[in-house]
Amino acid sequence: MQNLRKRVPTILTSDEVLDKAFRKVSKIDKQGPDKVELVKRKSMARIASATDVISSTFERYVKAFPSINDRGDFLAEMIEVTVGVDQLKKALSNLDWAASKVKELQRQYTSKVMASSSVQGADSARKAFYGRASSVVNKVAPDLGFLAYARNEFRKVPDIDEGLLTFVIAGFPNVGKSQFLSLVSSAEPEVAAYPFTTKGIGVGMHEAGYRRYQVIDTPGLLDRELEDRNRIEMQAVTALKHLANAILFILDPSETCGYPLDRQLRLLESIKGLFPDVPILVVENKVDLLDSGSDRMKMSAATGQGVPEVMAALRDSVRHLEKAEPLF
Ligand SMILES: Nc1nc2c(ncn2[C@@H]2O[C@H](COP(=O)(O)OP(=O)(O)OP(=O)(O)O)[C@@H](O)[C@H]2O)c(=O)[nH]1
Ligand SMILES: [Mg+2]
Repeated sequence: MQNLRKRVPTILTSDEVLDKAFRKVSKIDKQGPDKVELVKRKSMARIASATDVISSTFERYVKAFPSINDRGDFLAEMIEVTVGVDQLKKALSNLDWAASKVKELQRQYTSKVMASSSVQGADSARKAFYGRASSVVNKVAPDLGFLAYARNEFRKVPDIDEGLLTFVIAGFPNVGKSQFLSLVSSAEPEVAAYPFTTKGIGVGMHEAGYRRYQVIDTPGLLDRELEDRNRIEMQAVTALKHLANAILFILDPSETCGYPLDRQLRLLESIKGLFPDVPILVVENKVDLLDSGSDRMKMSAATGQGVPEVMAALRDSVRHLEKAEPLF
């Protein structure tokens, strides 16, 4: 799968791009048979070099972002819920425009330099180019800002291995999802006594014997309509939709999470409705605080009680998807 994290280089601001372009240019010198010819050659070389820095920087950015034509997969949907596909496309196409606009200005002002018959004429054509090129770069300043933000958001999306069987943990905020992940994998997610601690999806590896599974931690979900969910919650839904071979739905009957159990159960029903084909294991957490007496599985992510049994049940629920053992 395309990787959201690694490919995109640091995105410079418009000022930094201009700095880079014009710093290099001031070092360029040329020889010539006379003063006018020398200044003309120097001006053309400087215009060409500035153009090259600006356009190649922008072209590199455009290439570095993942291609977003094939919508509908996990990556495309993560882009949509983190920064917005349309906004990303717009920013990239504006950079494309800027790169070709600067090249067009290069052609235009190089002709002016060539046509000039004085040092002053060549110099002023070069300076006019600098001014026009700078304003093109400044025009895409908001797009560069947006791409820097997008890069930052993408870096928070973990690498997902699509070859591994995957469990996605879901539930209301503050019920103990991240605490559970930290117990069953090597991941160290942030755990805190307030809702919406987890802001994006996280991944841990769970090993049992020689088998490895992926466990995805998600931000807490509230029992509201899909279209009311915010971008953070939508990352959870996206992970459920594209990655889950089984869902672990965690309830907190102690209600120390801050939400009543009946609301948590309503969310469970809507998750069942959204993902009718995915096995859902429902478990009550925080049994160290309260044992509801129900016949659901129970565990405490604080003490570890019941956790191995929950993992075993999850592995069982995807057993039919496991590939046959290699014989040798
Ligand atoms: N007593 C007790 N506390 C727990 C248990 N599991 C988690 N907690 C506590 O509950 C709080 C929330 O735990 P998290 O793991 O951050 O909850 P979360 O579901 O990831 O929450 P969000 O990321 O905000 O959606 C923390 O203070 C945990 O220490 C448990 O089994 N027993
Ligand atoms: Mg969490």
